[in-house]
Amino acid sequence: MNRRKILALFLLSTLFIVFNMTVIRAQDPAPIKIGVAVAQSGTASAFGVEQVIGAEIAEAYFNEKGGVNGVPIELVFQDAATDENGAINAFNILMNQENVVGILGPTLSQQAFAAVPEADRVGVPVIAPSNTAAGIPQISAFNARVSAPVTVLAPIALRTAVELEGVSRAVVIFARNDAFSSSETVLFQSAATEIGLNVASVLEYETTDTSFDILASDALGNSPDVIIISGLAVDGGTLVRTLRELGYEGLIVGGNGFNTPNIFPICQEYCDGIIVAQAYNNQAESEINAEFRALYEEGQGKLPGQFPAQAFAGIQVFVESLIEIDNTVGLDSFGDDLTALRAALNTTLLSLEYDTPIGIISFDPDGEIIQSNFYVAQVVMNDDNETGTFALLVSVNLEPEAEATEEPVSTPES
Ligand code: 1QQ
Repeated sequence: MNRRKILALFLLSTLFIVFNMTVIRAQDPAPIKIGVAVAQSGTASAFGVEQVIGAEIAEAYFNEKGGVNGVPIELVFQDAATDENGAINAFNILMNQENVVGILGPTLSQQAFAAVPEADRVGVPVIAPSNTAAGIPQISAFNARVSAPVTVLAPIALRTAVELEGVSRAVVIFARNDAFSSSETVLFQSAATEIGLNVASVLEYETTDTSFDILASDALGNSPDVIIISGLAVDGGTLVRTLRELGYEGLIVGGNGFNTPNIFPICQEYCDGIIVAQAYNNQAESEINAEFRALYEEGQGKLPGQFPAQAFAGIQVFVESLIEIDNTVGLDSFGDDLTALRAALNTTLLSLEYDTPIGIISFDPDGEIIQSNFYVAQVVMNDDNETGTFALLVSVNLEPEAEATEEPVSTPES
């Protein structure tokens, strides 16, 4: 063969390869984009980094199972930071530039009250992975949550404290600049009165506070034997630390802000003994929880807590709803009409039931989660003072006719 023939053959075969690749690529369906707008920076990243992990596990898990009838999902992450503007910006980028079908986020209720109305205007379904304040599902017809409020659990957590230590005199503390904390404290205060605790004082602070000496001595001046705190992880953990450093030896009951193992390095040995109500238990027996737990443990070298489990469940809700739409009317039938697809996704997700790591869940017409399994746990710190476990004290099944059962089982978190 002369050089010209070789060159021609080479060119021909290159053209053939390029042609084939193009054909293959044209047959490859474009992934379905789902937005994730959680706190990857600022103090709420104590929750947000765990949510990213849970969402990423869900993305890999459901794509491995074939995505949405053969079409993969692709998560698009946008840092919602820790304030309202961060969440609004993240939502806008995901909705208007990334053209996602729906959004998982934001991390804080305080952010949801500002950012969800933006999604409502555009008509984008939002699933709250961790917003537990009263009124969250009602912000918008496009907002649902997989994060149960602790409405029913506050009395159970406090009753557990009374049974454990016979406490009677309470001080309640909450972060007044945070929507979740000021909502949760109302539940704790009425539960405290309901079970006969004497609430000696209700004290306030702000999540941006960094010194808690005055607040802690005010609290201790009331001689409480139980202190009930509604705050976020960094401020709440620092407050616990200060209370113990000033000599407080009584019980501490924390709300949802205490539900992450990321609080352990903050209050360290002083985290030991905190009682907290939880919407997830990593030992819960179900096939999907066992798979989720194994994947999390494989990647993180520890067992999952509530925040990654709820984030996984949120992505699962989107994926299974998209599959349902494809099976019924067909995703193709929407063509380029993203607005119609988003509306169909919202209606569909409210109508289904899901078998998730946090149990079998569904939604009421407002988008409020219907969930039946809850837990009360107590922190047990390890000797390194950086890691610990949420040891299960009480397991609650709220299904009709089911009774609360006491199951002392240990659930290591890290
Ligand atoms: C809320 C909360 C926080 C503790 C979530 C991280 O429950 O803001 O609603």
